[in-house]
Amino acid sequence: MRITTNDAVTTYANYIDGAWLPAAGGDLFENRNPANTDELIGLFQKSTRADVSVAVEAAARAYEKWRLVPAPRRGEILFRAAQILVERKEALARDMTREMGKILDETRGDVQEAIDMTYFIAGEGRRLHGQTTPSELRDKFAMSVRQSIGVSAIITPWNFPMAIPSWKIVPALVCGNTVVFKPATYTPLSALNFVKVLEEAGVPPGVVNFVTGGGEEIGNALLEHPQVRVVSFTGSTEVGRLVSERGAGSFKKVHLEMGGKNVIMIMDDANLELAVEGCLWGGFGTTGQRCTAASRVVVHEKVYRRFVEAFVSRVRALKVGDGLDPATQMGPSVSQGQLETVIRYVKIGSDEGAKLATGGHRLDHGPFKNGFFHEPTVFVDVNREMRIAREEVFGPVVAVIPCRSLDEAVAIGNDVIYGLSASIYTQDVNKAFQAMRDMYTGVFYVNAPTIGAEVHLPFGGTKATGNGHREAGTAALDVFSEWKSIYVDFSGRLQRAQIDPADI
Ligand code: UN1
Repeated sequence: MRITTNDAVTTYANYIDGAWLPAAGGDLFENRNPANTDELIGLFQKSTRADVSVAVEAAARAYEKWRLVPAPRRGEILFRAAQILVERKEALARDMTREMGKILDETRGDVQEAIDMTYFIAGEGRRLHGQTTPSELRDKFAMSVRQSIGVSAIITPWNFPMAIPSWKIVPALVCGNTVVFKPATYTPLSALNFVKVLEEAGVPPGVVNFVTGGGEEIGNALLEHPQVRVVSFTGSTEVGRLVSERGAGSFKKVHLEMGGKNVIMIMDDANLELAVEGCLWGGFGTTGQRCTAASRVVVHEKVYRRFVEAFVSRVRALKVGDGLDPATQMGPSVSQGQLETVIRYVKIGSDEGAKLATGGHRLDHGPFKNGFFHEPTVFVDVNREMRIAREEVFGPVVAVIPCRSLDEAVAIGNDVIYGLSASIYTQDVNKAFQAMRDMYTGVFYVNAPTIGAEVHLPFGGTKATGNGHREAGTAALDVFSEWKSIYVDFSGRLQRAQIDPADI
């Protein structure tokens, strides 16, 4: 795992064909703590196309054997991986907070999500259900089975550094595929920690390969490689479009999970205290850096002022700081670039005429001086045309929009290019069901914020959020397997479907 360790810095390796190796070109990149950039967490391999080729070839070779390992046995290895994750949870969470910034409670949750997913999908090793059906002909048996596909390229973001890799890698493996995993450059340590667990659990050499480095170079190499048959990507809509286009040339199966502009709708009969709690967690959890973040809150005019007052005073009291400090409620943005995006959108919101109710500034003094910290920020009296009401910020910025009715809330809610998650706060079951039906999103909550998906239900979104696939739940198996329909004729004669008369 480590190539060299000295007092100053550790250098981490790629993992290819069961060996921890440096990248061929010899270049490295730094992984720094976003709460304190003086802290260098480690150096990671800046891989190139040559490394990708070696990894894909190793995965292609390993596939021929792995696909024939009985799925329950594949599942057993994954159960062991889940067990190791349980044992290491605290250390893994601390590494994650250091490299990514979100608070310990949340990084523990991230590791827990990987544990949940690994246990859940490992069990699929004994199911992987297909269908058996009657045949329209006598003495003929009909069924469908899931078949593995081949080498799967897994490209993951930094906001859920272990959970999202687990959502992809574990189903890929249980279905019998092999993997080349390229994690986000901001969170390679959590990714490596996950790969290490898989190695220790007994995943054979070549079945999971790990290549760190720049998205463009490695991503393109994976997308252009003929032996890569599946690509599962989570990231921005902009990059997702490129992944889709580049994968289309060789007809790869491409699963995309992209942006969101998720809405919490608060009706005039809502439990306002509960709604305020939900908006705090949905808006500022993970410093707003979730695809599912509640970056819009649409509030009925009858309770608008009361809500805004209560919400803003709670946001003001949020404690920002280093995620390793148990008192901290919100950590930094992950990077300088992400922080600049937040600053840019605060300016856009102000220029558009939205009212800045709290926040709006970078924090760069005292304990914040070496980190990418920003005040939790709320714009009120936002209208649906404004860019802060339409574009994904991926930071601690919430836009509050007034509305006059449920119908209007739903219309505003749906009026964005994305369709990941939405929620309603109401005590009225009729309103809850209407919103549940009419919001065109992949995930919906009643009396809960837009975040908090569990691993055993499908996860993904509509419109520019996704391309029709879902991960998590058994839906994940659909990304990493293909159907084969099988007909077994045991009549001993030619029977012609659609043509021969029924033998009644
Ligand atoms: C993401 O934001 O990319 O529902 C994933 C949630 C988490 C997963 C979020 N369980 O917010």
